Order: sequence, then C-alpha cells, then structure tokens
Amino acid sequence: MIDQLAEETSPKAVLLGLKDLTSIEELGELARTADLDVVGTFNQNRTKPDPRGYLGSGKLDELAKIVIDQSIEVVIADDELSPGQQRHLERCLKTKIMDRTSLVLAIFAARAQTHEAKLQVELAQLAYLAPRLTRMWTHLSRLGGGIGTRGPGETQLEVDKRLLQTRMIQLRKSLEKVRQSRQTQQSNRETHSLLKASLVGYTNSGKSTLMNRLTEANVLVEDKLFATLDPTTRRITLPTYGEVLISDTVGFIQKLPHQLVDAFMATLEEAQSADVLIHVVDASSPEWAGMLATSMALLKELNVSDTPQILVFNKSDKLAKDQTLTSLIGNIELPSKEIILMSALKDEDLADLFETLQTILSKTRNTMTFTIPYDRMDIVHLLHKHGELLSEEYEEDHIKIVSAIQTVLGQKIMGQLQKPLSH
Ligand SMILES: Nc1nc2c(ncn2[C@@H]2O[C@H](COP(=O)(O)OP(=O)(O)OP(=O)(O)O)[C@@H](O)[C@H]2O)c(=O)[nH]1
Ligand SMILES: [Mg+2]
Repeated sequence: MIDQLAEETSPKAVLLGLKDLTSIEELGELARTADLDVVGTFNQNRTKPDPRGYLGSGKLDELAKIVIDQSIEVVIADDELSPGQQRHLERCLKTKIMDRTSLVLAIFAARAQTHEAKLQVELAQLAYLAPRLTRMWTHLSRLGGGIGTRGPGETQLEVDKRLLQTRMIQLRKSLEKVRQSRQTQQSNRETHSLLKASLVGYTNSGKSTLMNRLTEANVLVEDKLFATLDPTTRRITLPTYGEVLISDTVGFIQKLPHQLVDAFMATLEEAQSADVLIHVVDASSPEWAGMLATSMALLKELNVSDTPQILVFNKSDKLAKDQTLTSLIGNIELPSKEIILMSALKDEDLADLFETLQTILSKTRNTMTFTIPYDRMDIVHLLHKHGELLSEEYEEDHIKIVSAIQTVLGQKIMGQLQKPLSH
C-alpha cells in the first residue's frame, strides 16, 4: 500500500533522446534513481541534437500534446541542453525541462552525505549554473535603458555572477582543506608506504559490495546508481603479501557531466594514486561491453590507463551455469590480461581475487639497497614487515639493508628516507 502511494506521488517524466538507445536506457535508470515515474521516451533518429529545440519542431508539437494529456511534470533530455535549447523547450512544452547533467547533479545532491561530498556537489551545481545565469535574468535586463546604457538587469547579473564566482572560490578552498586534513590523517608513515588498490568501474557494478567483502567495512551498498560519493579507504591484510590499502570510488556513467568530473577529481584522485586498479564490470548486464568502454575512456581521462589492472567480471551468480569467461568475452578487446569471473557473494571467489591481487603486487619485486640513519628505525621496521630481508648490516652511522621488495613500495620508502623526520 505504502509502495503504491509512493508510486503515485512520483512525478511523471518523459525522456528525450537521439539515436543512441543505450544512452536513453541509462537515462531512464537515472530518472528512476531520482524517484521519477518514467511514462515514455521520445527519440529521434539523428546523431546531433537540433540546435534550437534538441528535437525537431514536428516532434515537439507531438510531445506538447502528450505533456498536456498525460500531465507530464518533467521532460528530460539525454544530453546537456544549451541555455537556448532549454528556453525553447520550456516555451514549447510549458513544463519543467531538465537535462542529463541537471538530473545527475540532482541525484548527487540528494545522495551526498559527508561534508566533502556536499561541497563537491555544490561546486558542480554552480559550475552548471554559471553559464545559465544570463537566462534567469533576461526579464530584468529587458527593463534596462537604451542601447549602450547599463540596465538594472545587467547590474544584477553582474552581481550574481560575482557572488557565484566568490562562492565557487570558497568551495574550492574548503575542499582543499578537507583534502589536506584527510591526507594528514593518512600521513602516518606506515600507511603512507603501503601499496594501494583502488576499486573503479561503472556505477552499480558491485564496487562497494566487493569493498565490504574484502574489508568487512561498512560501505553503503545499494541497488541504485551512485550509492558511493565519498572516497573510502581501508586497510586489508592479504594472506601472504601483507597489508595494503584499498579504496572505493564514485561510479562511472556515460556522458558523465564534466562539472562532476572536475568537482569529484579529489575523489577520483584515489584512483590516480593507486598502484593497482580493481576494475569491476557487471558481467550480468547485457550492456557490459559498452559500460567497460565508458569506464576505460574515463580512466584514460584520469591518466591511469597504464596502472596495472585486474578486471573483475562480477555477479557471475546471475549468469547461466554454462557461461564461461571465453564465451562471455568473445572477441572484445580488454585492457588487461588479469581477468577474473566471480561473484562478490561467494567466499571462494574472493580468495581468487586475493590471490590475483597478490600476484600482481609481487610481480614487480626488485632488490633494493637502503642506507638508513639510526633515528629512522621506523623504516627498518617497514622493511622487515613488507620486504624480504636479504641482508642487514649495522655500520657506524647507518644501517644497510638489502631487501627484495615491491618496486613501487621500495621507491615509496626511499622517498620517506629523503624527508626530514617530523614529530
Ligand atoms: N547477484 C549479485 N549481486 C551483486 C553482486 N555484487 C554486487 N551486487 C549487487 O549489485 C548492486 C550494486 O552494488 P554496489 O556494491 O552498491 O555497486 P557500486 O559499484 O558500488 O555502485 P555505485 O557506488 O552506485 O557506483 C547491489 O544491489 C549489490 O547487492 C554479485 O556478485 N552478485
Ligand atoms: Mg558504491
């Protein structure tokens, strides 16, 4: 009963799209995530939107009738609308007009829980709003005097633009502070020297579920898009390798609004500083290949295409029993040779993932020599813990340790040695 009521109160929405049907399907998923009741889709077989009204005028006339007949409360375009297109659609359809970007922003705003996520979303919303401010004040600028004079509307617009810029600068500063304090929390020497794995991939693929299973941490898991908006980092112990850090990240989607990529850069930096990426794919989705391509494009944008990757084809429990990795993948080109077909719900599969992670991490082991002053016993301790000790000599003013250690980790420890000791 309650469900029914909730269903009835969801605003009715119609989607507008072009040729790309997968993208519209995803938009529908986004709209449902935002608790909208999608009653229909209007698409036109064209590759580029109509510059004036997104869809052609014939389609829009048709749609205007439907909007009235079915009391449609919101119309959502699958691409970001220009301020002009939005105005034109509002005039033709006389209902609320949204686009993919404002919809994603609304979902992020509703889901942001921590201070950091809220700051990031507000920044993204202002970035979206900035070029659209003119539109909001056109009615005022019309009040202005003759040509060449500055009307009250223009003045108001300038004031507003300035306020908005000031707020954006404030937000960036606050975000910087939040990030710095996070880094300080993590700058405990030992944590600093640990290798980091980062879970990345398309939204809803199961990153947080895997994170929970790997760490037993309590990360929000939901069958909704964008359940995770905050970077979460935890420490795990791999059976034979030892301790590593693992972090969960925000999910990817197609046409991820650039305002969000910018605002969430801090969160995505978790992936940029990772030594290995655990790239999660929902193997049970018929669209997995497209989703993987989208994620790969975003990883490239983040400049992490070269970071070693483990491709996890997750949710194998939802596949037909005879489905194998080979039959699933066919001849689709993959970004990594380390591939696992698994289910986050199965313990034995998790062991496989641990195993692969260990293999990748130990692959690049190197023999390195460290010259350590006596006041840096913390480093000696780290080398004992994370490297294989080949020799250890106590000289007059330093300790010489030769260790077989993961290259990246060894370099990190070398870096620590060069820094002055802080108290
Ligand atoms: N059947 C099945 N369901 C899974 C598996 N892994 C995750 N799920 C479900 O998939 C949904 C999404 O999981 P999440 O872990 O929230 O996905 P995510 O990648 O973190 O999603 P975002 O944070 O939204 O990007 C949840 O309902 C999970 O319970 C799996 O191996 N098998
Ligand atoms: Mg998540």
